[in-house]
Amino acid sequence: SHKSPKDFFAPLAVGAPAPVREIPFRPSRAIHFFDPSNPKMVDKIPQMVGTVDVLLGNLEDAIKADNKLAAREGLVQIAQATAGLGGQSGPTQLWTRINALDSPWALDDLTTLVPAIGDKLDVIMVPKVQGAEDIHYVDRLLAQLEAKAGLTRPILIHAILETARGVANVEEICGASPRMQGLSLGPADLAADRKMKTTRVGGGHPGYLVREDAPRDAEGAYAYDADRFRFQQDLWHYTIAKMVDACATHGIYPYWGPFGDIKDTVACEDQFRNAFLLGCVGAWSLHPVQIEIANRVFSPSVEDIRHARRVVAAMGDGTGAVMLDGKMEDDASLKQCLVLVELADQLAAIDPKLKELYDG
Ligand code: 1VU
Ligand code: MG
Repeated sequence: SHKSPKDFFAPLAVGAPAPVREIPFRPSRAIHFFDPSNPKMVDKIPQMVGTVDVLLGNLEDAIKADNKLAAREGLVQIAQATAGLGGQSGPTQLWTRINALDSPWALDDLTTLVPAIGDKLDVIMVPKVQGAEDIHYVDRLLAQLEAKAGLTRPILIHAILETARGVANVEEICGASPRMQGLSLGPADLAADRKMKTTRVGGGHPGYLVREDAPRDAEGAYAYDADRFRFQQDLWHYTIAKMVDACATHGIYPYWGPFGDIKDTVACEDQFRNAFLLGCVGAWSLHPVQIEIANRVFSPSVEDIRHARRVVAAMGDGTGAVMLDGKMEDDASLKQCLVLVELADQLAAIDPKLKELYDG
C-alpha cells in the first residue's frame, strides 16, 4: 500500500477505535465451526465454551441459502446469550465467517452483526479474498460501523487463502490493514480455483508421489515392473510455507483450514501436525471430534518443552555455542527452543492441565 505509516494507524472513520499496532497472541488451536441456524449444533455451544479456543459462527459455505438469515440472526442470539464467549473477557473467542463479498448476503452480515454484537466479535473471517482491495473494503466499512455503534475495540480481520489470485497476492493481503489477524488455507476452494484434480477437503492424494528408481537385473537392465518404494508427497506444502512466510513477515497468524474426512482422525492429525511444524498456530474443527486433535497437535509436546528448557538453561546468557547430548546448540537453536517455550507458557496460562504437564 502507498499509505504513510502514520496514516496506516489512523482510524478510517471519525469516532472509530484506534487500530491496534500489534496483534496480540491469543491461543486459537481449534477454530470450531458451527451453523448458527442448526438447533442441534446451537444446543452444544454453551457447553463448548472453555473447551475450545475459538467458536466460529459460520454464515458462508455449508449454510443453505434458505438458512442464511436464520444463521445470521441465530449468531446474534448466541453471542448475546452465551456467557464467556467473545469480547476479551471469556476463555473462548467468538469469530464469524461472513459470506463472500460478491454474494447477496455479505453487506447485511456486517451491518447486522457489528451493531448487535460488535463488542463480542473478536475476529471476522472473510472468505475468497483475492487481494488487498477486498481487505480495504471491509476495513473501511468496519470502521464506519464501529464508530456508529460506539465500539471501543477494533474487530480484527482474518482472510481465507482459497483462490489462486489470493495466493499470488498473499503478501499484500497480510499487510493491507492493521486489523489483519491471520490467514487460513482453504484447500477445497483453492483446489477448485487452481483446477487441481483432488476432490478431497485437505489431506494427501495417493497419486501425488515420487517413486524409487527401478532396480537392475543381473544383466544390468532396469526392472521397471519391480516393487519400488513410493513416497506420497504433500500437495499443500508450497502453499502452507508461502502463507507462513507472509504471515510471519507481517506479524500475523497462519492456520490450516478444514479437514473433511471427519472419520479419519489419524490423517486429520497428520494434516494438522504438518501445519504446526511449518509454523501454523491452529486449524479449523468441523466436528466436535476434531477439537481434541487440534488442541493436542497445536500444543508443543512435553518432551519438546523439556528439551527446549534444557537448551535454555545450558545456553546461560544466550550467546556462544555448547554441546548437549552430542549436538551443537547456539544463539540460533536457542531461538528455536524459545519459540516452543513461549508457546507453552502462553498455553499453560489458559490451560491448567497443560500447565501441570509442562511443569511436571
Ligand atoms: O447428537 P446430536 O444429534 O444432538 O448432535 C450431532 C450433531 O448435530 C453435533 N455436531 C456439532 N455440534 C457442534 N458443532 C459442530 N460442528 C457439529 N457437528 C456435529 O454433534 C452430534 C454428532 O454429530 P454427527 O457425528 O452425527 O455428525 P453429523 O452427521 O450430524 O454432521 C456432520 C457434519 C460434517 C455435516 C457437521 O459436523 C457439520 O456440518 N460441520 C460443520 C461443517 C462446516 O462448517 N463446513 C464449512 C467449513 S469447511 C469449508 O468451508 C470448505 C470445505
Ligand atoms: Mg471456502
